[in-house]
Amino acid sequence: MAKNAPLIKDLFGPTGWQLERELLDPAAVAVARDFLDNRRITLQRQFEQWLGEPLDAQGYGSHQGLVKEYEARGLPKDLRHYLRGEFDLETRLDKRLVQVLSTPQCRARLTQFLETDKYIIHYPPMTRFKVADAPNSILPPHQDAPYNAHLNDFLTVWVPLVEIDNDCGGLVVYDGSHTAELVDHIASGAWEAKATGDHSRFHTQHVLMKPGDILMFPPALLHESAPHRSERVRYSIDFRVVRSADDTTKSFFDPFTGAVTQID
Ligand SMILES: O=C(O)CCC(=O)C(=O)O
Repeated sequence: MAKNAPLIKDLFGPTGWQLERELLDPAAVAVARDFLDNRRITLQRQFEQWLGEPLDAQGYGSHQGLVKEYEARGLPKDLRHYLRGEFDLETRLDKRLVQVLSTPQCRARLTQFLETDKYIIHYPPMTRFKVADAPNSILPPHQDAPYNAHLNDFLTVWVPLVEIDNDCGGLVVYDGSHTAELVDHIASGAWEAKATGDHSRFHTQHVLMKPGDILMFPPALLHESAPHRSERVRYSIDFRVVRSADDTTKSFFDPFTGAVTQID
């Protein structure tokens, strides 16, 4: 970690999360969204081919419940990800995604916020889509620290590529949970990490956002996916940002040089 740098959780106010409005370049956001839209349609076609029937016959969500059966029939890994609303590795590696967090305006704001000269981005970032009536795409309450053990102290920057409203679900945050202890996580349904314990003491809220906005929070903040009821597809990217290469043991993207450092 950079010398004398404050802990990232200490950069936040009492709620433990911060919304930055209109930070991102609208053109970069639109490029990423259109790319993901095309990739989702391609993955849908690949899934239909594997299944041997069109998806419309049952709808995406109903196939989520059949994953175990499909796995036993040899469902490829990429399509396993597709069935829980995650993009495949090839898609995630596309530089158009990390470009979203690399514009001069974004670099200036994130370095200022992190009280640092530079930052790097875990590469590739996690990239998701959500459609209505697909319960297995909804992540349960969790903290990001337990499944990012390769990162020292990090900032999650959650970026929706479409408008998030009451129907098009974004993230629900647990106000003030960022200073609480890290809790044990257990597998839950389609997901490996659900926070254990009673968190009802925290006030929760669904953060409404527009494309171009970012939501920042530290590793212990409890959050979950909001329900998604919209006919619009939700696309989003989960970025994990650290101050320097000393803060990670895995591959990263440098938004200042455009270089990827590959670490096996
Ligand atoms: O996009 C979502 O619904 C969940 C994202 C998330 O939990 C994260 O970025 O840690």
